Amino acid sequence: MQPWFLIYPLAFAKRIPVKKPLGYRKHCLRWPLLILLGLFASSGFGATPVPSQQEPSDNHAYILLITHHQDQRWLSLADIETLPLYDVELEHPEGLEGRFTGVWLNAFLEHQGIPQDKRIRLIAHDDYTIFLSPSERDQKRYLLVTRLNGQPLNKQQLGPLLLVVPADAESVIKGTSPHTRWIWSIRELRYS
Ligand SMILES: Nc1nc2c(c(=O)[nH]1)N[C@H]1C(S)=C(S)[C@@H](COP(=O)(O)O)O[C@H]1N2
Ligand SMILES: [Mo]
Repeated sequence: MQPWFLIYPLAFAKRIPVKKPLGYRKHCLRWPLLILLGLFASSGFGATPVPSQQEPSDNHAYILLITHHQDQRWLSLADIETLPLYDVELEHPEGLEGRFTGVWLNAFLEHQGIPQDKRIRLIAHDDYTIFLSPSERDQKRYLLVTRLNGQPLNKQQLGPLLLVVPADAESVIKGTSPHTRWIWSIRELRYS
């Protein structure tokens, strides 16, 4: 078989007239389109969260400490899930895979009365910590994950809370995006 489907787009790009047998005309148009479509579909636009149909949690056990100078308060899963929940299918670099559910970090901060111009700090149960500046939170949408496949997460499953960037999910798995901000086992949020 002659590779007309490769020659045609190249020739087209270089404006070279191609003399093609009549029977190839259809293939010449169809194959480049199919190839482009395949590339487009697999090229990694990341995962896009959609509004969740799940019922918010009624678990009032405290899981997250919010610290602002001397003020401290605790939040439960139920407190966090009062915000609109979003679902997204993704593969986490630590090995978890499935439907992650959570709330948008910026919506959460706003709901907690944390000014959007504050840098925040998150601290994990293993003491790993990250800072997130307002501009970082503008550049990428961070999802504060509360569940995997409908179930709350324990510490062994990177819970009770973890941060993901759905738009980066595919490139993180490919190894082309950093995921230092994908903090898991979050226990505390601080701001000053
Ligand atoms: N709680 C917690 N989250 C964390 C980390 C960690 O050690 N603890 N490591 C971070 C870093 S530096 C990266 S690159 C990714 C993956 O960590 P790993 O390379 O140790 O698997 O998770 C991030 N989130
Ligand atoms: Mo890392």
